[in-house]
Order: sequence, then structure tokens, then C-alpha cells
Amino acid sequence: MDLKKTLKVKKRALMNQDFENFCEQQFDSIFSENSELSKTDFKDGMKYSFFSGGKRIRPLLMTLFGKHIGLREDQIYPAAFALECIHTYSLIHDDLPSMDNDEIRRGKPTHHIKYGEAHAVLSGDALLTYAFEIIARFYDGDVVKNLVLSLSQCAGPFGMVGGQVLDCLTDQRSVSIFEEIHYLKTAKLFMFSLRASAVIAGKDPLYSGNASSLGASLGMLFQLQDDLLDIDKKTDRKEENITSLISVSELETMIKNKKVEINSLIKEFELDKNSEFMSLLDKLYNRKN
Ligand code: GRG
Repeated sequence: MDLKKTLKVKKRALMNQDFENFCEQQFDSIFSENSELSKTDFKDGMKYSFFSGGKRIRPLLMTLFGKHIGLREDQIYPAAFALECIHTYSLIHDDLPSMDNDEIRRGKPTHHIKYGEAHAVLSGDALLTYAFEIIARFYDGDVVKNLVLSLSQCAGPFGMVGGQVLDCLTDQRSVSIFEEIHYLKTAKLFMFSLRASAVIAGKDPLYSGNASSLGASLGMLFQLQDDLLDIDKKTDRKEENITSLISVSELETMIKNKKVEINSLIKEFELDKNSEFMSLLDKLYNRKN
């Protein structure tokens, strides 16, 4: 493995270089050499946002859980890439002037600032659609059907998009509305990260359901931690955070309770405490960014 490249990945993400290479190959394969599209900056734009320093937490959860249940990395990477495409599209669209109107993400100009608004809308659309193409190309039969169904349920109108609708288009705010937004907007993609591995491994519906529940709880934990970490970021967007309604210590209690719930759900999966998945969980429990 190229040492320079390995160091580059270590600085920006928890996920490994093999996965980054896999993703890069998929982007490169979209554009044939003779295509008019390859003369535009469309591919560069998609790669700019995809490789701009995300933590890759969702693909990593999918990969480590998948390995625990006997999958090889090459069986997991296409679904992990599809999921990260959808995550990337959501961030590009979330930053648009009509949504959060953000100019900086991950310390760099947002997609629409660098490439323009139409480019950002279209790149997001392309990443969303390409995710499903990847699933159809790499998997077979019932696995395709199950992955497509669960990815669309997690990302679509009753998943992440629904969460964004509640967040952007309603002014009502209560703790339970915040929890619903967190569940749809954040937890649903985490749910897919564990569910996908169970589906690819051919696990039964009960097992996939338990994996989904664990994924959703991890997503809720992640979002509650985000709300806590946001307090120190001195943003002027306090009304968007659950701490506009509850105290910091109440939020810390919610986080503690979520960890208790996760510790109980995890018992289903016979994970060794020294396993890679448990060490990721430990990092998640103690995350500072
Ligand atoms: C535009 C349909 C649509 C949805 C947008 C994901 C999202 C919904 C909005 C982004 C804002 C936000 C706070 C979402 C909650 C989920 C979340 C914590 C996203 C950030 O995920 P990280 O920390 O990001 O994994 P990186 O940068 O590491 O990839």
C-alpha cells in the first residue's frame, strides 16, 4: 500500500485506503473517455465533496459489523459506498442557500460556493441516483431488492428526507419533535449501515431487525452527541439544537441512557470486547468531533 496515500486517509477518516480506492474507481468508471460529460467539472465536483474529509463513520460501522458476521470487505464496500454517496448528497443539498445556506463544510468551501448552485443540486441528485445503480450492479436477486427497499426507506420521505422536511418546514419544536427529527435525519442512515451487512450476509428478518435497532440507537447517540458538541462551537443556531429546550445536564443524561440502551442491544451479537467493532464503539462513546 502507498504510504503517502495511507497517511492522507488517516488524517481525514477512520475508514481505510482500500475503501477510498474502491470509491475513487467507481467515480472514475462513471465517465467514459469520450463522453461530453467528462469535459465538464461534474466528476471533479462530485469527488470534491465526496473526498473532502468526512469521518466515514457509516461505512466503517457497516464494514466492521459485516466483518463480525463473516463478510469480506469486497462484499461490503459497494453498499458502504452507496451509503456514503447518499450521505454526501444530503450534505451538499443541506448547505444550499434554500436550506442551511452554509459556505464552509469540513473547513472547505461548500459545493455550491465552489461550483455554483446548479452544479450542487445536480451533483447531489447524481450521487443519490448513483447509489442505487451501485447496489444493482454489485449485488444479486433478493439482496438487491432488500438493499434497495431498505436504503430508500432510510433515505427517502419517511427517512432522512422526511427528517429534513420536519426540520426545515415546521417551526414546532418540542423534545419529542427533536427526537423524531434526529431519528429520521440521522438515525435512519445509521440503521441502514448495520442492516445492510445483515442483508448481504443473508441473515433472517429477526437478526436484520435487531441489527437495524442497534444501528438506529447508534445514530441517535451520534446526533445527541453532536448537539452537545455544537454547544462549544459558538454558533448562532441554538434554536436548531435540542439544548434550546433542555439543559446540558439533561442532554448528558439522555446520552448516558442511550449508551445503556446500546449496551443492552449489543448483547444479541456476541461481540468480543477486543473486536474492531467494539473498539469503534468505544471511540464513538468518547468522540470529541
Ligand atoms: C438535504 C435531504 C437532505 C437531507 C439533509 C444530513 C442532513 C439532512 C443534514 C446535515 C445536517 C445535520 C446536522 C445532519 C444530521 C446528521 C449529521 C450529524 C451529519 C453529519 O455527519 P458526520 O458527522 O459528517 O458523519 P462527516 O463530515 O464526518 O461526513
